[in-house]
Amino acid sequence: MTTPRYELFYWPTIQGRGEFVRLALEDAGAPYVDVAREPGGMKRMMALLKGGGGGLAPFAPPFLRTGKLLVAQTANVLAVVAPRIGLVPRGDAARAHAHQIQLTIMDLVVEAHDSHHPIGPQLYYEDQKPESKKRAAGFVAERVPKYLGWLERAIAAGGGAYLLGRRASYVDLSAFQVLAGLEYAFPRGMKRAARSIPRLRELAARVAERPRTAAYLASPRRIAFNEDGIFRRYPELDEG
Ligand SMILES: N[C@@H](CCC(=O)N[C@@H](CS)C(=O)NCC(=O)O)C(=O)O
Repeated sequence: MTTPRYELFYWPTIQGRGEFVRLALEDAGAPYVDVAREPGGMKRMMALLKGGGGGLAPFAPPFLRTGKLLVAQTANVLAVVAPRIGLVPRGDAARAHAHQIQLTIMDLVVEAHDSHHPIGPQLYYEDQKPESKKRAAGFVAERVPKYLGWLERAIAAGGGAYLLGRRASYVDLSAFQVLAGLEYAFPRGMKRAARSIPRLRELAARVAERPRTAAYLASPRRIAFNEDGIFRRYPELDEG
């Protein structure tokens, strides 16, 4: 058996941050294995987290192994892998801007998570409901429009249909994912936000139609959004 070129390590039952990497690998048609979803894979993932790979251990999933390189932090994984799979233009400026956009999306992801875990990840949602309500209200009313408005302006500034201009790149896949997640978690809030992000919505629709991405989204490999992930549908947090 030949070794797969990319091994993705992520929790097997949620989209989570791993989904940003999955989407890139799937869209590029890259040969990869979603290790923790394979028999014995969780054990391998936990061993690497404990330092069993030698060298620098990842702090948390997602992480990726390719050849001798073991690399973690979602935005960093994507910055490393995207040039290899043809999902980012050449050139320092384009790559720095792609990374800048991805880091900003990951900031938004942290805030989306904190809308249901404002006190901390060590407690259950049920143990921080009043605080979540307060946090989610501000998130939906102010932070989501600020982040999505920035993405909307970034598309306009690039002069094309995508975040970096005329050609799609990995950050467009991540923008699609974050929009899908927010629409799942906050259908009412996102209905209100929709009018001010026409370019972003069009971009997301275009991404969803890319043949390999469309095939992936329709496949059992795409885990459904659920209330263990980052984007959770708690109707009481979407009342605004
Ligand atoms: N900044 C990191 C965050 C990684 C992270 O928080 N991973 C979560 C799952 S999405 C995890 O398993 N965290 C375990 C922990 O923080 O102890 C990234 O973007 O990859």
